[in-house]
Amino acid sequence: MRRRNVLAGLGALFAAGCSKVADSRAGSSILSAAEDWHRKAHRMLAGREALAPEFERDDISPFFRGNGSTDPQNGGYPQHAAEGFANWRLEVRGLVDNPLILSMDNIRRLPQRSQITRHDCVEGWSAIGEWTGPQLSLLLDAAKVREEAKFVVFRCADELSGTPYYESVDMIDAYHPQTIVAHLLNGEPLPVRNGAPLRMRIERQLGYKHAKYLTAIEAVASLDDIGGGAGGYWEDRGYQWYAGV
Ligand SMILES: Nc1nc2c(c(=O)[nH]1)N[C@H]1C(S)=C(S)[C@@H](COP(=O)(O)O)O[C@H]1N2
Ligand SMILES: [Mo]
Repeated sequence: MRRRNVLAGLGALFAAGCSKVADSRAGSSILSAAEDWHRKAHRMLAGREALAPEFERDDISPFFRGNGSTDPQNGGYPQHAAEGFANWRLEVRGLVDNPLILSMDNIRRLPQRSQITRHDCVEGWSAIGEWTGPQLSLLLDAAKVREEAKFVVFRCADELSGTPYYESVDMIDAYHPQTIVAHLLNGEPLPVRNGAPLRMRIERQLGYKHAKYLTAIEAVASLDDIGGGAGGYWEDRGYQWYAGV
């Protein structure tokens, strides 16, 4: 089942003409690389593979509030918003053998996961919403993440006080089944407030890990040289890097 999903997803990526791995030999090595990752990840897991609770449609909050950046004004963001994000691109890069550049259409054509989860912000509020998008594992497999990659960094379009927002997770959270690149909230394209057109959902972690306005996903060996070196915008200001809930 998983194998078929991955192939369907790769088909969409090849159709976009943005991957150099369209021949079947490379395709099958992607699949075995993916299996190795999952096997290794599995050995390391000691409870962190557990799923975050999922809820029913009736539990969905009538309004999912926004926090932090809710209307980015920097870079090209306002222009992208005016175009309905038709020209938004998501890069998958860093320690990968097959860097990808994906359009919103590429993202929408991949196999999707929907999950109704509770978002917990350290500032003391929670909201329940249904998020939909491809699993991050699918994109990492398609990009052929290298052995030496230990973390995945999320780059964002917005800045807070002139500093770009970013976040990072280890490979356990990166390959967690509920870690998705969401483009829908409650069945609709993400509102700007909640990270349009793409945001991470990392359901075992607190709100600040869920990077909004996602522009790139970067596989790295170390977080030392990124931002302030602590692994995220808020981590650079003293928050915990591992924000498990
Ligand atoms: N790019 C970006 N991502 C971000 C933030 C931000 O300011 N910029 N704020 C974080 C915080 S603290 C929280 S609680 C959630 C808020 O998500 P929401 O706006 O959809 O409620 O996004 C997180 N991701
Ligand atoms: Mo937050």
